[in-house]
Amino acid sequence: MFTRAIVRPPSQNFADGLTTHKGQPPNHKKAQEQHESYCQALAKCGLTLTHLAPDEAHPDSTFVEDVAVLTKNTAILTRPGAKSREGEVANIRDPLKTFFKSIQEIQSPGTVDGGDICEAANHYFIGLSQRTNEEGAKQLAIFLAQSGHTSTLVDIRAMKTILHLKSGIAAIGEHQLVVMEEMADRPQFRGYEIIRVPPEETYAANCIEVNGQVLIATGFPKLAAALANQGFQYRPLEVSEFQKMDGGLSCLSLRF
Ligand code: CIR
Repeated sequence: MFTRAIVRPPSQNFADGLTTHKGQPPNHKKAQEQHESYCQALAKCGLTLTHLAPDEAHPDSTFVEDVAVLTKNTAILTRPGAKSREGEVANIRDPLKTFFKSIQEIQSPGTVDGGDICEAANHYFIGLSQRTNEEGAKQLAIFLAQSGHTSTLVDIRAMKTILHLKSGIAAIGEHQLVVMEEMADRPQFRGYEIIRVPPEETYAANCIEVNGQVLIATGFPKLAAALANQGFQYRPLEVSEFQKMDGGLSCLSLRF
C-alpha cells in the first residue's frame, strides 16, 4: 500500500526541458491542468500529496521520479544522467528527509535516473540506459541489497524506442508486468505474468498501479482492454503535454 506521493508542478519554462520530440512544444497551461488531474487521481487512490514548488531553474523538474529511488526505509538520491538535471537532486533532499531517516546517495561517476528503476514487490529491475550507467547501477544494487532487496539489470542501451526502462515496463499487482512487445521476452521477466503492449501502444506501458487502481494514459484501448481482462480497475488520464517532453505517468510522482 502507498500512502504518500511527492509531486512538483511543471515550471513556466517546462518546454525548455530535454526532449526527442520534434513536433509542437507542450502548452504550459494544459500541462498544469493535466498535472492537477493527475494529482487528483493520486488523491482518489488514497494518497496524501506533498506539493513542491515549481523549479524554474530546472525545466525537467516536474519529473520528480528521476531524482530518487525509494524503498520502505531508505531514500536513495540519484545522480541524473543528463547534466541539465543534476541540480534537481539538491531540491528533493529536504522533502525526503521529512519522511525518510536513512538517505543514501549515488556518487560520481555513477549516474542513475529513477525512471530506469522498476520496483516489483521486493525486487527491483535496474535499467542500464543512456542515463543510468553501470557504475550507478552497481552502487544502487548495493544500497538496495542493504535494505533487503534483490535486483537485476536490464540493458536497454541499444533500444532506440524508449528513454528509460519504465518507458517500456510497469509492475502492477503482485506478479504482473506490463511490458512493451520489444522487451516482453527478456529472460529477466520470466516467472512474472506478462501483459504485452503492442508496438503502436508502447507509450501506454508507462502506467502505474496505486493501491489497486491502474492509472494509464488516455487513448490506448488495447492495453485498457487487457487490463480489464485481468480484472484490474483502470483510470485513463490525459498526459499529452508530458509525452511531448518524453515523460509520462510514472515520472510525475514519487510514491511511497
Ligand atoms: C528528460 O529527458 O529527462 C525529461 N524530459 C523526461 C524525463 C521522463 N522521466 C521518466 O521517464 N522517468
